[in-house]
Amino acid sequence: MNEPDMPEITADMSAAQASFERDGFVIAGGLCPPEQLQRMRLSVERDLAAALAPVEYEADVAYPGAPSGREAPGGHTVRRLLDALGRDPVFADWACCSAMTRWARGLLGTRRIRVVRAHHNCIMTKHPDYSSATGWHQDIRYWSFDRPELLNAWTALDCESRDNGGMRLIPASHRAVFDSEAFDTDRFFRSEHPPNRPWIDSAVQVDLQPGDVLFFHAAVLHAAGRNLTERRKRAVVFSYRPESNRPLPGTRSAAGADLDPERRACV
Ligand SMILES: O=C(O)CCC(=O)C(=O)O
Repeated sequence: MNEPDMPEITADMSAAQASFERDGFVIAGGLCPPEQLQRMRLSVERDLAAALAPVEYEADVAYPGAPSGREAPGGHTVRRLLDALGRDPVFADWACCSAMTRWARGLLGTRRIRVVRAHHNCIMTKHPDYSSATGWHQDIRYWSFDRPELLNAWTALDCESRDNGGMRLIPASHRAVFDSEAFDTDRFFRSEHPPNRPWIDSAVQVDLQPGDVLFFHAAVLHAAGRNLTERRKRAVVFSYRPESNRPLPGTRSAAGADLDPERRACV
């Protein structure tokens, strides 16, 4: 029998847990039903058309390929629609639904989870003309919690592949210990550092279909290129933590009360 705090573990979840433990990521194919996908797409399109705040522009991230400033051509290309949980209940519906939380609970190994408000909690977009590339990094580089036990859930609203800037991940990098030269001053994983090369050479491109959810550990190294197609790419991204893995007081990670998906309340 499961402990009260332990999630129910079915055979499919047990296999997913094993992949996640080994590689640091796993894909739940077709997890998001078409009606829910369509509701989220409509909301994203409405907010993109109005550039409804809070948003982050490509020009703000200043990654390779980004416009040089908000006044430059393409300077108002949205990179992220921020605060998904606050902008439309359709996103909290998805973050808190039983399909998503069953996976989050299974991969985190506890029934008691929270949806993190301070990190991700956004819609990532990549537009054809002015998209930028993201270098190799671990999401936890600027996150502050008791433990590095954090799970990202990336729901594809469109097909994702190398052509449109889909994700590449480095299997098993979430468990690696890297030397002191491995990261640059912005904490990107340095491709010119010889010991990093075998890691980067082992990266895998993740192709996603609309409705697929890529779950990945917040310490797994990942990167993504520019969108070289003529169509926009959109993904809804949330992070989950065990209730017991608390943000450190006074840090950015503690900036907002996290969401209890059971009660749909902030705690
Ligand atoms: O879509 C991308 O370029 C990657 C985004 C990403 O890895 C991040 O925001 O942490």
